[in-house]
Amino acid sequence: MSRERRASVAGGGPWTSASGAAVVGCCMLACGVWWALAVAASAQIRLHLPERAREDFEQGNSGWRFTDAAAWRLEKAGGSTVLHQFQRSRYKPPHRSPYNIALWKSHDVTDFVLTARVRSTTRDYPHRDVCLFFGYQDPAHFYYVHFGKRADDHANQIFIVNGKARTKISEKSTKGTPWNDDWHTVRVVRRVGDGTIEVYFDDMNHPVMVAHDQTFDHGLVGIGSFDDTAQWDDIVLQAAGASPAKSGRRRLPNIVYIMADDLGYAELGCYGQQKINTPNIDRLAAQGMRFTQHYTSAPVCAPARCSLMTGRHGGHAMVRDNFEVRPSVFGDAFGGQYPLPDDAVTIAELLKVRGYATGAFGKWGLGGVGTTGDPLKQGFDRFFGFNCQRHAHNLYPRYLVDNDRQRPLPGNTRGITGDTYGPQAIADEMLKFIRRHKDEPFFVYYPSVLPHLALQAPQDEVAQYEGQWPETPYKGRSYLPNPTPRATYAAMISFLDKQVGRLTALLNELGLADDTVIFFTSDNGTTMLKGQVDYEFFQSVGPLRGLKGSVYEGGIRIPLIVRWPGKIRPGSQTDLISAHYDAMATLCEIAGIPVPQETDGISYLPTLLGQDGRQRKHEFLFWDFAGYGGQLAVRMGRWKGVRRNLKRDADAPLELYDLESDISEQHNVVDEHPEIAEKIRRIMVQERVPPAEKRFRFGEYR
Ligand SMILES: [Ca+2]
Ligand SMILES: [Ca+2]
Repeated sequence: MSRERRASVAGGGPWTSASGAAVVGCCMLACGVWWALAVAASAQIRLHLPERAREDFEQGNSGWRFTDAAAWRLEKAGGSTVLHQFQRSRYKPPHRSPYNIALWKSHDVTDFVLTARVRSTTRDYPHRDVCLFFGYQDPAHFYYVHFGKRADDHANQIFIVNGKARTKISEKSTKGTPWNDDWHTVRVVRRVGDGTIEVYFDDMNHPVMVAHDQTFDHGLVGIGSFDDTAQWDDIVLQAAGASPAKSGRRRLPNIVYIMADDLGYAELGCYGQQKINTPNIDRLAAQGMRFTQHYTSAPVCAPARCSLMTGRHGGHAMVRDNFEVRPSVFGDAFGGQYPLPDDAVTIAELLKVRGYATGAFGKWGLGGVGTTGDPLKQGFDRFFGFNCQRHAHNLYPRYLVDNDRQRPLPGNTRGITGDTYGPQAIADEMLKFIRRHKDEPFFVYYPSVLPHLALQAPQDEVAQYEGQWPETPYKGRSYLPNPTPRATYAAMISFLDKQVGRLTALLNELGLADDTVIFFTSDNGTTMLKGQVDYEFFQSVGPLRGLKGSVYEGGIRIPLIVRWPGKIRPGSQTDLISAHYDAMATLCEIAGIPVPQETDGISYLPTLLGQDGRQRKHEFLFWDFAGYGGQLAVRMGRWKGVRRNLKRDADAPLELYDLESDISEQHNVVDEHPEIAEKIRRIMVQERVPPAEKRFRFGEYR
């Protein structure tokens, strides 16, 4: 049975309106009429069961760390809470001791009352105090209220700090009020209407402190401390969501990001494919927008996935080539790939913080089970599929990874055929996840393993193509032998297309089609193994030069289709020059999340919405790929610069192509445009930061 790491407790537990009202009824005096409103609205709020993961938190220049002890304490206190995952700072924590923090994640919390009994058992302020947190992950809208003993005059100090400026916006000393070692009840009341933040202490019925900020209108609340000498208990959150009537805000759109594996630019009907049937994907394009100049960030699986998930181009990426690790925690050879480090900030983490249920289904490739790169540690509530890319080289595997466990597939022997087609099981789980989370915003990342080799497809899928074309059986062992490579390859793409059809049918059935943005793309161009995939026969990359593994257009230019009914004009098309590493900025903008500064991407949401005048454009796109000899590329307007074989020759020459007149990159015009060439050469150094992993290094860095 699958383990859902995150379970809604709406309608039960101490956090829902009925019991919550009883526990914090004491604040009615202070809160008056508003409180009644909050109770009425609070049923909208969903809170979540604890996650046991050790999580980190970043805010501005601080680094704050969860500890398991803190998690346990909250859990034991009866709290239905999620240990909230924020970005961990790249900076060193300013405090020697860890900072225990837990945040509730709820959807668009606006007005709230947070009460807790707290105490600090040390007198060593400022590093020993209790904080209540509230705000949003945007540092400008994040506050914490400190309660602590001041070392100089032993006054109890309370202050509200603006997280970004790290300045106190309100401060109060409460001399004479006992603090240390004693339990105190603290209550923070937040009203969006007049921008008020009030802090109450013990049973005072007037606030000890009031601050104002009208710009903070929704987000998260939580509690924490600088170290584990602070304790808390009886934590109750009573919160109001942003009601449509009040704010005009509607449900956050669901996001489904589908990524094929090794699907070339011209292997879909809507991108000119003549032989392979892809009616469902073509329909997405007819109902949405088709990009003609969209690029992956790298021409093979792992680095493409890394840049997609973290919003950075190859020159800033943590993963710059495939890099296998073995063994796995299960004792076999499928240990996954070079793991994303803990402090990588992923799209999933950002969306999760925003309140999305997050699931990944398919090929992960960014770190084995239990490593820092495990999808469950990188923002996903749920994972099902092939964690390890090598494991995905057979589509009838003995097992698939179900969160952090093996799910056996009886009847499969990792042979040429078997009882359960892996991609079928993966699609089934993906659809189940959507059904299960239909009432909350969800982010589904569906990096399908199709049509990556080996050539394997269910027989009834192959049947539609059998006999249509002359075949040369593939008898080699590079992957698996196959008697009808052309029919099987076409069947694999059509099988993926069918899953897209099942997905759109389910969204229709659930009434979610209009609330869901669907992306469809590929991770890199068609494979170069011609005996298995006849890319010439299928014209897999059209007129483009190069295939998988190459930074020529055929390796990196890939389809992108986006459908969002009512928002994106049906049948539209754009030639916006854009890349996978723009996905983070785009998804953040769709979800109303501030775009992280670290990203190299630009949101293409304006283009999707037909607001071309608002669309910011890249001065250039950049590729830094350590595989296949070491390659660099720049796309700058009409120009494309390429350097290859840099591992062998650090001075490998720059090639320059004019894609407007030479889309097939046949005529090197580097000598005719020395100033363009020079600019591209400079970009190829400026944009490169040395990677932590030595095996990803080649050529010259900034
Ligand atoms: Ca791939
Ligand atoms: Ca992370």
